[in-house]
Amino acid sequence: PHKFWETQPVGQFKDIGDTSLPEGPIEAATPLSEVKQEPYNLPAAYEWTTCDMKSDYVCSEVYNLLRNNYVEDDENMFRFNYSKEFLTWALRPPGYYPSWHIGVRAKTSKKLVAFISGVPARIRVRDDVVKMAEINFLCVHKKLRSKRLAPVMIKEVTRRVHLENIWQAAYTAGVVLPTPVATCQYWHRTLNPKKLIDVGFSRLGARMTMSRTIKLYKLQDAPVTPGFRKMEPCDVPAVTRLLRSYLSQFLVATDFDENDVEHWLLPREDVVDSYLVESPETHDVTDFCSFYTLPSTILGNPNYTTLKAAYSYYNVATKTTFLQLMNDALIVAKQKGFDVFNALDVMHNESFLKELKFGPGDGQLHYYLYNYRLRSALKPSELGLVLL
Ligand code: MYA
Ligand code: JJ1
Repeated sequence: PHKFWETQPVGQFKDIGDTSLPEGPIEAATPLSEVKQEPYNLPAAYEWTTCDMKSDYVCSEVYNLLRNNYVEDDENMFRFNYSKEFLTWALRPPGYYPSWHIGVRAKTSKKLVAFISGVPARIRVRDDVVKMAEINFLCVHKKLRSKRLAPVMIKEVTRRVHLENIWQAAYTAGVVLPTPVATCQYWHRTLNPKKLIDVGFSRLGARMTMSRTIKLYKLQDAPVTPGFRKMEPCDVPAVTRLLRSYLSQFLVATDFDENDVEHWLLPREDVVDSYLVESPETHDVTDFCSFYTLPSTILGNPNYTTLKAAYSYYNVATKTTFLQLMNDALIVAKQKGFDVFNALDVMHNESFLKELKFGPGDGQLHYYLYNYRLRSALKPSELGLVLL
């Protein structure tokens, strides 16, 4: 039983299949004067802190909390290691609210022991564009687990989102909660087979030798599509048009404007990479691909400390085939030294995963909406949304 989630305005397991329930907000917005003005109570030894992500010191505290305590795979072999530059990018998009970067400190030592964050986003659900908070980086220090701190943190971020007159949220998790909008599969494309096998990320296939495996995953040395190049600031209007038109077909998708594209998709070293195809004849931008950099710490391996992973972000193919476009993305990722290229089966990703030698991982990612009901769950291919 979900003692906390049963009290929240989210789709409940008992309502699955009940087609009489309407789509849309579960609870109506209330006047701002009715939003609780004081923070929720924490256990007496802890206090709230708003984490100033402009401060290099505070950013390092959040970085270190996550580096040591954030998400691991089911066998505790790898732990996400978001870089400081990545956290700055993820947490300070256009129009962000500093008050949504919420920490918990031990009162006596002032040590940061927990964190949760939100950033504003416009998300389209069918024909409605809804202002939402994207909630991410919920983390409680390993020594403070199972003390019901997470529900208090979720209630506190909800309160602070409400104070900005925003009443919906989107989030993803590796665990099943009431109730997923979609359940997506992680896929992995090996770039550095020897290292992936050495660290236990993958295994040598049946009847495979190391040299056959290395040959299987070989890629060309440079992208093959004529006009394939890195995205530049002058491309923002064209990329925005291309992306908006592509995302319009999905039932739930981000609603990107030029400011969002400038922030989320202009290349930032070791954070996000974006490439496009500029037609050599017309100079139109016809295709686009992007990935973000999220290394994982390799736990307890004597030879390696870090797994360098690229994660597929937003991709659009109109002239080039998806296959050739994403093959070029794999080539540049390999050139940049990534060990593996990861992707979810969202949007049209199914069209290239198997042919480009991605294999299914042991992890799933569940997508959720807060205070917004859908009549039924979506297929991954109906989702046009990637959270970090
Ligand atoms: S997903 C990434 C989450 N982080 C990690 O997995 C890192 C490693 N794990 C931890 O740090 C802790 O285990 C966490 C839980 C902090 C996850 N999302 O305090 P507890 C429920 C939502 O005793 P702990 C991400 O960042 C659980 O079902 N709820 O547990 C998106 C139970 O409730 P119930 C979760 O293990 C986050 C309760 O918490 C999650 O010490 C989106 C137990 O609390 C989870 N990932 O701490 C948050 N895991 O009894 C929701 C457990 O009912 C945002 N629980 O089953 C909602 C929208 C808010 C804004 C709304 C605005 C309008
Ligand atoms: O990375 C993941 N799994 C890997 C490693 C598994 C190690 C043992 N548990 C995996 N490797 C197989 C690769 C193989 C390559 C050749 C082809 C066949 C496949 O499967 C998984 C995803 O699959 N990652 C995780 O489990 C990390 C957590 C995922 C949930 C994330 C929650 C995010 C929170 C968002 O806010």
